[in-house]
Amino acid sequence: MKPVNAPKIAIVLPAYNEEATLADTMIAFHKELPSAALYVIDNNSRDATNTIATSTLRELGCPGAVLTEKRQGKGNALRRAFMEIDADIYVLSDADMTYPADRVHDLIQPVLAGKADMTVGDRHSGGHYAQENDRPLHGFGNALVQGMVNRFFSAKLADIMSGYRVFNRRFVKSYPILVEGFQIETDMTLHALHQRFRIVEVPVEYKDRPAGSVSKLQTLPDGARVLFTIAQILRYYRPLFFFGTLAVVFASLSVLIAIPVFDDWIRYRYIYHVPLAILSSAVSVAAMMILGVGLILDTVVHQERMAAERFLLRSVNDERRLESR
Ligand SMILES: Nc1nc2c(ncn2[C@@H]2O[C@H](COP(=O)(O)OP(=O)(O)O)[C@@H](O)[C@H]2O)c(=O)[nH]1
Ligand SMILES: [Mg+2]
Repeated sequence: MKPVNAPKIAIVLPAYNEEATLADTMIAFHKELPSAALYVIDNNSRDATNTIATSTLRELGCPGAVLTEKRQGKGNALRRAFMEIDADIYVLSDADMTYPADRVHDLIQPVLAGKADMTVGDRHSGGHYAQENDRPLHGFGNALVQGMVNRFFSAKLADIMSGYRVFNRRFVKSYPILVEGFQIETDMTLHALHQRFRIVEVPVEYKDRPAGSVSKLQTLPDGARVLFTIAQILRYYRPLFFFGTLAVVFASLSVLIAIPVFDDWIRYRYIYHVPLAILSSAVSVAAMMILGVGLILDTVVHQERMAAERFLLRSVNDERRLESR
């Protein structure tokens, strides 16, 4: 047996216009994990984020890099990071001093112990988020999406949108990031649930951004996006439910439309509402087509799950083979 090497840890900080808090965040995480590599992913920040990241990295003297991603959005930034960074353990946090760096060990522990593929710093269970967050609308939207996700994946997660997470390599290197912006957190949770990765939530304290630092999240457009997100999730992950529900709506509509037609037939043994009869059959044909689409997509999702599972099995095999060399 080879001696077990210390795990390689990478701290990943996406940062967009975070000059007020970036250096402090980097210093705080470096203090907790001095041998870890620090990566800042800048995204065309218009302030001093990039220079601060570079100079702080030099001062701290730890391994790492400042990556610059031209395509805007946290999703794009993480996609770049996960593709390029090579590590055993990945720590993800906001660069805004809202998450406690000193709790990182509690997040890493279950992943290191092989008990979790992803740990999530849960802001809700301790009640800190409700206290610190002064955007009630935003909270409501989150709760809505969260309730739906828990229902459809039979999960009991308390915080699906936290930006404080730790992943193992297997999770990071099997995660296809298609989202570009802020839906990325929800998407990570969905990927984990869908691929049956093990999630462990660790309650953490949460502080609002310090004065002078602004959130990149806009409540209203993001609120409209919540509904869109819910529809997208259902469409992609539970197509039979999504299209099945739509089919039931259409089928009921066609029955409603046909009431005068049946009434005619019962009373007069003749149909006077011919246009309604035609409309009703058209709507019921549409209902059947929608149901058919749902069934086909359900099979597609099933096939895709098998392919993803096969990919995982193959990479586990490859890891083993590398280890035994
Ligand atoms: N690279 C990159 N980082 C981003 C972008 N948008 C937000 N971030 C970073 O992602 C983290 C979370 O954003 P934040 O505004 O704090 O969202 P909130 O915590 O939900 O209010 C912060 O570190 C931001 O700087 C982006 O477009 N590109
Ligand atoms: Mg934040």
